[in-house]
Amino acid sequence: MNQQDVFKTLELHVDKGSIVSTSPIDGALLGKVQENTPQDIQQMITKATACFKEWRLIPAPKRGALVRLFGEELRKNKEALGTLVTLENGKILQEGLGEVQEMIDICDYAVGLSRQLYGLTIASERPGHRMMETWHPLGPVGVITPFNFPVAVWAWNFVLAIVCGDPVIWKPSEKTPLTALASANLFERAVKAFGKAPQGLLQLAFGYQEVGEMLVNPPHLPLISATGSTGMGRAVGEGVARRFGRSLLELSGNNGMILAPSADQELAMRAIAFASLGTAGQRCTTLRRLFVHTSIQAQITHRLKHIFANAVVGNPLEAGTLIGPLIDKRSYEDMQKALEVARVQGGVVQGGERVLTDKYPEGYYVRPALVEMQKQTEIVKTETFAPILYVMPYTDFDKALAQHNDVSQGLASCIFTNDVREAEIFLSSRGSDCGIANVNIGPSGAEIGGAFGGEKETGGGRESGSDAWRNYMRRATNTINYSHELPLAQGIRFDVGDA
Ligand code: UN1
Repeated sequence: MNQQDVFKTLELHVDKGSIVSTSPIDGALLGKVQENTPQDIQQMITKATACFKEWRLIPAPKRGALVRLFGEELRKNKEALGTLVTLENGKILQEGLGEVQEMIDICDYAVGLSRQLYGLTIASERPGHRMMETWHPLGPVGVITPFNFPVAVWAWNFVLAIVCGDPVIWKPSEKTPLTALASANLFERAVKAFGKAPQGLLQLAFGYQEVGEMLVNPPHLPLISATGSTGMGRAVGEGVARRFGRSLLELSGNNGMILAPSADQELAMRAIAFASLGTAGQRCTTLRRLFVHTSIQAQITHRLKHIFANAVVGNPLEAGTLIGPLIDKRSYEDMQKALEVARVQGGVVQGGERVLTDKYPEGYYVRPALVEMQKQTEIVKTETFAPILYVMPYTDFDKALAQHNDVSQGLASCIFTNDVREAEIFLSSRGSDCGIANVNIGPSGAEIGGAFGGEKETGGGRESGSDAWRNYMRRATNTINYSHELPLAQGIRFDVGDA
């Protein structure tokens, strides 16, 4: 689908504004959007608050019906939106389409969920009493999303918030405003088809850091969900905690794999390739650290060198390309700096250089870097958002596990082994300390049905499936007395005599 058709299909009219969207493919101007002022944000919060008062009264399964319509719009427009993701973010078309599929999947999930917002019934210690938990809508939610998954991460939050009864103010990355606008247009179509929805279920807040701060500070939104760097998450987390708000943070990852001698090496190779090279190393779940047993180190490194040297780097719209451009020049520079430091710290670097400069002088395409390290130095412990895979040898499984956990991030992890003991230890309480721990499957490409997120500097939040919906609701514990007595808990007697 060509760019003109994409813009037409998604009703994008984007020729005015101070935020400029350019394509990482070739630096071409895609469009402009207007940055929002502080007054705009205040008005958005007021509008969202009014909207919430109505939306929370709509039964959850009806709210789910709106999400079903949104899912239908996404299905109809998968190609257009997926292509726009590729144009604006630079990930290969297969991944752009995959991202829209992830949105569709979470819509399906949320529709089902809208009939399953269950609370517990709890046994009361008092006769003639009943206890239960009720889950209520929480209020307007601020959602801050990164460039690397410009629409899927938002959708995980948005559609759950909508079925839970919460309007959303969305601050997309300033690098990917058009995909946000297009998604909002599709949602608007769903709202029209739905009929009677209050105004303001989704509002877009375009801008930079100050816009994020406006959402974090009072007058407050009860929940801020933020995905991105640890630095950003720290600011959000601290700001929200200061006013006793709730934050849902999904921050950096520095994901590892232990490749054991018994592993199926064919599977492992494919998993390593997808997890380290996919999305040009710009997933929060990208594989960045590989611990390989010394007995297989030579053959594994040999094969990886071949894969890294030959993986097709190029225009992400072209079939056959596996690695598109980095998002921008800064990202390229950060990658070069990291490789420089890695060399100083004893790393042997293959690849990492810029390519295709003649064809795309404004595009930052790189050959992925394979870095052989003797040990896990400081640079290995730092997340660099680029295709760099550090490979380190190990001999002792327990020591490899300790090294694996010896980083400040805790998002995704995996082990490739056919040794059931190693696999179970890796998943056990003394195993991987990450939010995602896998066996014989890479750390990236998680399905929406599971809770997504991680520990330590990854922020502790869980989005997407499982019980992540509870983030978007408030819990009330209810005790109901249907007896003629008023027994007190804990056996307390409190006799005031005849009143
Ligand atoms: C992210 O990079 O922030 O598990 C999200 C994955 C994708 C989501 C990544 N489903 O790689």
